[in-house]
Amino acid sequence: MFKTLSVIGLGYIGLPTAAVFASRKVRVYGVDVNENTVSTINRGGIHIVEPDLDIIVRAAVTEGYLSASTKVSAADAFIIAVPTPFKENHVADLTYIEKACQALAPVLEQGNLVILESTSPVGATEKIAEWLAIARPDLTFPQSHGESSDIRIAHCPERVLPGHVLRELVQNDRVIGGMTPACSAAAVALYKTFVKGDCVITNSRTAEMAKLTENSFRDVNIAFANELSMICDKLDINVWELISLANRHPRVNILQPGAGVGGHCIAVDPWFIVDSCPDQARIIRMAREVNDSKPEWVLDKVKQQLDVWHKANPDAGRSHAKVAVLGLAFKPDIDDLRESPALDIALELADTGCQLLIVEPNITALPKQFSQPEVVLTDVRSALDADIICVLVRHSAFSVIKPELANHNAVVDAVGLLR
Ligand code: SAJ
Repeated sequence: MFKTLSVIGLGYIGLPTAAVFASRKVRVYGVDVNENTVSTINRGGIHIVEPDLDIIVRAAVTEGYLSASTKVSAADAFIIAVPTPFKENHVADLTYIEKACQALAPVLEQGNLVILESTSPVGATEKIAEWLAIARPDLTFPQSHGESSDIRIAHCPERVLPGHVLRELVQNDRVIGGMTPACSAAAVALYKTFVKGDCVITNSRTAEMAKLTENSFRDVNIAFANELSMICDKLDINVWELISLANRHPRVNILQPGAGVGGHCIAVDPWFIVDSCPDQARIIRMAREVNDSKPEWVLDKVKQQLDVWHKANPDAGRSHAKVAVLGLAFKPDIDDLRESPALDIALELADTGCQLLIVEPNITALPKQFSQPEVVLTDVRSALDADIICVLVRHSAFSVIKPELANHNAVVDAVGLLR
């Protein structure tokens, strides 16, 4: 039924999705505004870190099932997988979705299916129908409860975990939020090309809210853990031990405290609910505030250690203190620095004028924001020379220095590496 597919947005979700469809012999046209991304993919390469993605992209390109372009081609179905960031005041920015609609509207044909995968505020899928209807008055589009239409539209949110994308794409259940039952049926038929989990049908608004709910649930649980970590610090209790004890209760399952909540999903999506219902979404807002405050709290802990060091070395200037930061990514064992609390903490530390040793095994060069010559990217063993060591991400590569770290006298362990 679906022989050709156009995937708009070839990032952390779009590219794996495109590659998995292509591996099932659907002819996939990938679209991205970034010319480097397009040429990398057309050479059979990838521009992101995700286990095994390189293998299936190379195979799909070599076999002629996947190609990329900056232009949208006609296809049986379209998947929109572009970013949905928020603006200054935490209001969702749908500009990329709107641009994707403008780009695909001219090639739309009767019978096509348009799917929004990007995490979106409630009502975004209906907006897509409105935008496309304005661009293509010659075609009919679904109303929320309408009859049949030329074009079918659905929201099928992605729910895969970075680092496990290829497995989760296939195994996870998929929420299928068609604007009409016919839209849902078409979307199920498309995803059943490779999804082994259940494709569960609902309407587009519930599908939008389901995705936001999943990430808000996790955010609230992490906020609880982060709040506990700050309480336990005051009460001189080891929070890691406390949580593992509490989690032995059959109905308690607390997540882990950390340096804050990063990434482009959990730190963003709950705000879409808060923005829609500011008076009702009180816990969701508070969780965001708690998690957003955690990097500052960790930074204060490092600064306290710096004060101790300066007291012990009264003649040494600021630039003599050597601080090591272990981890810059937004979570363990990935290269993604977007919305990373660890990166924010390291940038603030760089401004204090100390010598900063950064250990991030998943990148090969420091981001451009680090302009100071005293900041260097180094290996995990060199970090042990530092006067103060802060562990901001629990990368598996850091386990090798646990014994030395345990004997170091100035460690700020935000993630429980030494739990
Ligand atoms: N974190 C903690 N403590 C924990 C777990 C996570 O501090 O116990 C932090 C991480 O270090 C990171 C942030 O939370 O900074 C988010 O990491 P994550 O692994 O919880 O989630 P993401 O952002 O990589 O992926 C989430 C997933 N959502 C859920 O698990 C409900 C994923 O399934 C979604 O597809 C993804 O968001 C998305 O794209 O929305």
